[in-house]
Amino acid sequence: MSILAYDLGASSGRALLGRLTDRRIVTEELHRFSNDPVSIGDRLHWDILRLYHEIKAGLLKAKQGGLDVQSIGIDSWAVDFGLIGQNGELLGNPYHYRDPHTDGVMEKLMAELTPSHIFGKTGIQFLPFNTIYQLAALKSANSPVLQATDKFLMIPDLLRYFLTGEMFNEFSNATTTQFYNPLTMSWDRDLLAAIGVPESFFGTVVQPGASVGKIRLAVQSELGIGAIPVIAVAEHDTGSAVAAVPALEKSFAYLSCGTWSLMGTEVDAPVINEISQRLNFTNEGGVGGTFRLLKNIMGLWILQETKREWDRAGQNYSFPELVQLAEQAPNFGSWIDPDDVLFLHAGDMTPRIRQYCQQTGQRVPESPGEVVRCILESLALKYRYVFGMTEEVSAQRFNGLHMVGGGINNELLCQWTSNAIGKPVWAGPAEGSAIGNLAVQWIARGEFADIWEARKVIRESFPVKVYEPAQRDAWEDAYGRFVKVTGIRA
Ligand code: ADP
Ligand code: LRH
Repeated sequence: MSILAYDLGASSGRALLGRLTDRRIVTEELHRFSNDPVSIGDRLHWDILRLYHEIKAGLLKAKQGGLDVQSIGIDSWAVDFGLIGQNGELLGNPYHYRDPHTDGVMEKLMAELTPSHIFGKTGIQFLPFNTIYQLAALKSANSPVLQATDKFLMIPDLLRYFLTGEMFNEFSNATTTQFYNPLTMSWDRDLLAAIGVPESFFGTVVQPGASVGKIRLAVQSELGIGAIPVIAVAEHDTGSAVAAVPALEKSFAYLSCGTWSLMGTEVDAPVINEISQRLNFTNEGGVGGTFRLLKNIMGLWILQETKREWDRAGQNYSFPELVQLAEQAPNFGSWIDPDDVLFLHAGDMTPRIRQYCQQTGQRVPESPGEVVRCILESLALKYRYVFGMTEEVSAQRFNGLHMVGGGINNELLCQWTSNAIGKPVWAGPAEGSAIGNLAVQWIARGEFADIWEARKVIRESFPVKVYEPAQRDAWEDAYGRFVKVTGIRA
């Protein structure tokens, strides 16, 4: 008996088939596809219909392979959404969170409402692309799409709606909007009123593990498949990734490493206080009443963008080739603060890295190897910084760091992370989000009692690679200089 997890990351999507055999998880990648945003004029959109097409392609492959799929779940990146009209149709193409239409909106709303008011009601970190600022931007632009809107669905809600014909808002993703209140466990009326968006757009919020319909008739006959049940998982990919962290101890630090780097710890209730606000940590809803107390770090996005630039120039380096070039380049030449807003939007990444290094009086990285080395060392050093913050905000000490996500295929980054934090890194599984997605389906199906049983089985089913810290003096010295050149410590 198989179940199917769709995990859509900002750079690629995959359908992972899962089976439980003798209390071991066996997975098979049924389908993988790139996720290519489309720019039209000044706007940047997700290619939502292509993503839906790929979801159907995965179902077709399962059918062609004679697989009896018992249930499916979908998770994706957070904050983005589609708007549905009175006739039940999608209005327009969802915006990409990196679209610049939100520039300046967060600052304006923070000034109007005060940061403590917004943070006190949501516990969500201030990121310029949070859903609240996207909706506020549409509102102030008098968006005709917003005027015609009847319902709001986040990306996995929307894809699920296409498949089942039923509309639900899933909890883990809802919390990332920055207008869901985790204390009252409801959409926050005051924040919605402040941006002038009606409460009626927002529907029932379902918890990870809820049954949310079946493949609808039209899709059944189009693909020649049955009425497969659909389960709401932790539909925020980071929620699924953290669900799959193979930790045996109650309190652990993790880094979900993909397009974004999400570092933090799991807590039983939102931590909304002066420290979490000052450090700009977030409290995203998770599985079984948990919350992710974490911080976003810009992550491998910066490397993806430089790669895209070199691909366009016909250089076509693979990720392993880029890592190799970085390894051969001189160490500790120059660093960036990956979270500088300069690196948020798409395009011109190499010139922006060089500009940053020049403006901070550092050596300007020239070759691809030097540029990649600069990015990866800067990430490892920023991880060290946020690791310390995670300890501070949670008032705990961690004896190592769990890493999950595609970024763990970059062994150099894992080793440098361990060197930078001075603690072991436990890397695995790479397909954390998809495996967490499967795990929640199995919990819903009664195969696992809870997330802890799931984590134990994940631990026994997938290898974890251990990286021990090395070259400690050199990395400690580098960290001191990194903090100075980037000016990150206020
Ligand atoms: P997302 O789901 O956020 O789109 P993934 O978790 O799939 O991202 O991680 C993708 C990233 O992992 C790539 O941007 C790349 O930096 C890194 N990566 C994947 N495979 C490799 C590899 N073989 N060597 C080095 N890095 C890799
Ligand atoms: C990672 C992620 C992250 C969000 C960002 C928009 O894929 O979901 O947790 O902050 O995308």
